[in-house]
Amino acid sequence: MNKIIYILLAITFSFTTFSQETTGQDQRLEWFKDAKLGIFIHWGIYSVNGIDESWSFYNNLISYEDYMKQLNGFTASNYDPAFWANLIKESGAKYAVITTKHHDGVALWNSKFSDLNVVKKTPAGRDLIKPFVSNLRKNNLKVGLYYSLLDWSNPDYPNFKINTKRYDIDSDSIRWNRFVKFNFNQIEEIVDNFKPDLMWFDGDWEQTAEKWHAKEIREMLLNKNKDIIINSRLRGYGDYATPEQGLPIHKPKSKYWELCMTMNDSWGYQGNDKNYKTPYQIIRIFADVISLGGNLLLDIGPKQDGTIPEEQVNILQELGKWMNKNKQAIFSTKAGIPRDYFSGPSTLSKDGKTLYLFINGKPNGPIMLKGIINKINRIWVVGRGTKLKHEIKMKAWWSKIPGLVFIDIPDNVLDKYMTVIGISLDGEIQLFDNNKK
Ligand code: H79
Repeated sequence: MNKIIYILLAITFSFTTFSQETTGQDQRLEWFKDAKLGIFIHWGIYSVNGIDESWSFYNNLISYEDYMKQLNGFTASNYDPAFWANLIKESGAKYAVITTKHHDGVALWNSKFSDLNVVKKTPAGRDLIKPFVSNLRKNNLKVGLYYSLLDWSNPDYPNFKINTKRYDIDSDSIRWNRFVKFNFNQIEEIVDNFKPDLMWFDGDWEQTAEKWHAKEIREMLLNKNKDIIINSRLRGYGDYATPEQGLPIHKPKSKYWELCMTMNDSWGYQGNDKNYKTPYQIIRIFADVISLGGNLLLDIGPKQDGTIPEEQVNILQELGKWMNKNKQAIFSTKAGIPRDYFSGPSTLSKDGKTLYLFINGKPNGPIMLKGIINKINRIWVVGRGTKLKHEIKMKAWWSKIPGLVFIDIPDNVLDKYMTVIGISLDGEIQLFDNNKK
């Protein structure tokens, strides 16, 4: 019997994953699923003027020549990768993703394949990726590298600015293939140099999977590292979905996903953009993300000299204190229960026997939970240990509908941001459905 199940599983597996993989997708993505929070870093010459990364010249907000003059102002003079990695650790994140090259084509490492890099073309004059990667490793953080497939600076890349094309791929396949080769070379170069745990591609929308040779890129990456994780932006050849700047309303269909989000309205450093989300708002969004089974990739944009703006440092530190207090309800949990049962975010321990509720603001009375078939063993405030009382109401002895659970949360246990409570059940959670016979 076991053998048959095994064979069936193996057959299903071979259809849903890529044949060259030696490690299954679930296994490869295990750390990612448990990580919950990652920090995204957009660092590049756009931080000199404080303008849109790459898009500012693409959209003609600045000429290409003036955009590239920022090379002369990019110093990295106060770059402290140990501080960066420690701050990321302190935030509670388990991984970081840094821009090795954005759409403007400026590499942050010493590329053999293009002189358009910070080592050769800016006062920074050194590889900025390697020291960051080694400090992440020291802190036991996973390493993610952002790489833009498209490169608006490369003379062999067909697109330059909006409505400005260099050439048509189909009319000059030799030129396009030169670019494809270049892309493979740079991707291989960063994978060999920095051995990332995760590759975060961007810009895939400009060409098809065939044109990018997306399948071959995936194969090359997995051949080099059988455990590597790849984001979705490889024209369908990635592992997980990447909604950008939009909090999903319903639980996404994709089993693995990560919301990438800015703290203000900019990916890179823009000193005039003071529209920061508050720590409360970020925590509130984060609770929704993990409640729906995803990760949050929260972005910071360092200045040209490598300092991280104080608003961003503050958010990471506040987040970190809250994450540390509530870690039990966050890490190694899975998506929570539908909003029909509790009108707020929730998570479940992996065994489904503990339910964590994330309380929105200051309740004006006991909170209500419904449709839980299980018996409740105990309820407590996460990160504090205080036991809480509950009452069961509306439980008719002749009805199968579970009673309503009212939980009183006294003011003195409330968190500055979101209070989390743990509910230990008598077994794996069972939800009642009045529409099911
Ligand atoms: O690096 C950050 C952004 O610069 C980059 N991704 C994050 C992480 C990014 N910005 N925008 N996008 C990715 C998506 C772009 C979508 C659009 Fe379009 C490009 C909208 C209009 C032009 C593609 C082409 C979608 C519609 C038309």
